Amino acid sequence: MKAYFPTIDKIQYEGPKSRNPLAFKVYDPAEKVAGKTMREHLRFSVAYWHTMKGTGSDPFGGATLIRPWNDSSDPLKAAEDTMRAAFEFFTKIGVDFYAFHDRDICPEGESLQESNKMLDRIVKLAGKLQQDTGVKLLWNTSNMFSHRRFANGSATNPDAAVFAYGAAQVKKMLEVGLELGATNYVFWGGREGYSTLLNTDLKRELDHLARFLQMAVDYARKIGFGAQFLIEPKPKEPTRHQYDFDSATVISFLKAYGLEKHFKLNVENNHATLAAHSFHHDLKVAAINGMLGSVDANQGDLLLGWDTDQFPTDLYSATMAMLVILEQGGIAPGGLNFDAKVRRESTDLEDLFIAHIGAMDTFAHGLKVAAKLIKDGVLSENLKARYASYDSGVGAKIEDGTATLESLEAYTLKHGEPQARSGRQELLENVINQYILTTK
Ligand code: XLS
Ligand code: NI
Ligand code: NI
Repeated sequence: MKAYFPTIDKIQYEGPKSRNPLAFKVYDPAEKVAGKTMREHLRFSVAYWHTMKGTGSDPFGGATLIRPWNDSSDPLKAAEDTMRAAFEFFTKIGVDFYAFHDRDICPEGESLQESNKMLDRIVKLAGKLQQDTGVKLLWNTSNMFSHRRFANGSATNPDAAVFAYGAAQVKKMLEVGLELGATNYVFWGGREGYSTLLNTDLKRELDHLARFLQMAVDYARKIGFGAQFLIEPKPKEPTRHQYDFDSATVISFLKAYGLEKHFKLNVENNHATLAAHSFHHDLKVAAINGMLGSVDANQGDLLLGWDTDQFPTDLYSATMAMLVILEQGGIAPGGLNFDAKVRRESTDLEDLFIAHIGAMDTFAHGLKVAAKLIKDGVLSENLKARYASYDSGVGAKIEDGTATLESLEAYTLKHGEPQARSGRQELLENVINQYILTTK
């Protein structure tokens, strides 16, 4: 079989002293942290659309990343070559999972029938390669944002015929997910939003979105597809306002329509920051609601106002992410999917490996630091002390519901002005830095 990365062997862990750019410095899949191996904790996944299909194009210029798996004039042959190259990449970088949209793995045909027929052929190959390598599908999803028919969205399109087309695409992808044993299924509302309220019936579009999701739940149940369903929040881009704005918005939407039992969230760092939240915040909001299902691990550029989808290198943010994940008992059946692309200027094939290595090392270190912080109880002890006034006395009465405005007035009249207590933010920030710097 043709090798697409002939000069690169399976990436190995060489430890912190290694100067080899093609080796892990921190991520040692077999190393145990807090009772589980790093591999079990981190569940890394490669995003097919960026890593295999990314061209480096931007609104000002075309492709800069020319890939050897994409050189056939027959689009189906190119799709097969890409799938083979993908599995070579997955096994050499050492991830257990990957994720794709229908239109990443196979081009769209003239009709739905033709598209589905071609898709079947590529899915068959994917299934075989999964079996040969043991790499699994973390999630699949339907691309309902690239084709011109979806210019006004799919589930929230003003035209019912487009709603129907998107529904047909999702039906097919649920079947594909079942066939390939996907552990999750993602809904990212690419163009489910609006540009102007002058032409948008907000209430009707939200009702339609809920109907669409309910139909997907019903069909998955009918065919016996038990994957965890995920919604991926994003506040804007491509639409000016996206309905799945952030974790809090998605959760309240799901609850308003009685869908909360069927969905969890796939939280992406760059989407959180576009919503003017930290990654930490959006993960935490999902987690405290029992709805943190999976993560799109990337990072944005705070100087730029769009989804730059960079590979995560920020140790601080990865540490906070792993803290939330460990505190909720892990991310499975979800994972850490690198929804990230190498820069337009990073034109070597090697850059794909280097980017993933850096990201995997970043999260491996975040995992170690977070595990240590939890073990040492640094943050939890501080939190406990900060809220101790609710453990007994008047605070306990507030929490158990026996306090009233009258009883609290009486308390205040008796005790007078509360004493100031420091939030000790700087102290805690120093402690986090100390842990990040000294964890081995
Ligand atoms: C785009 C999204 C997208 C989803 C999958 O911003 O991150 O890539 O993850 O449709
Ligand atoms: Ni994403
Ligand atoms: Ni994104």
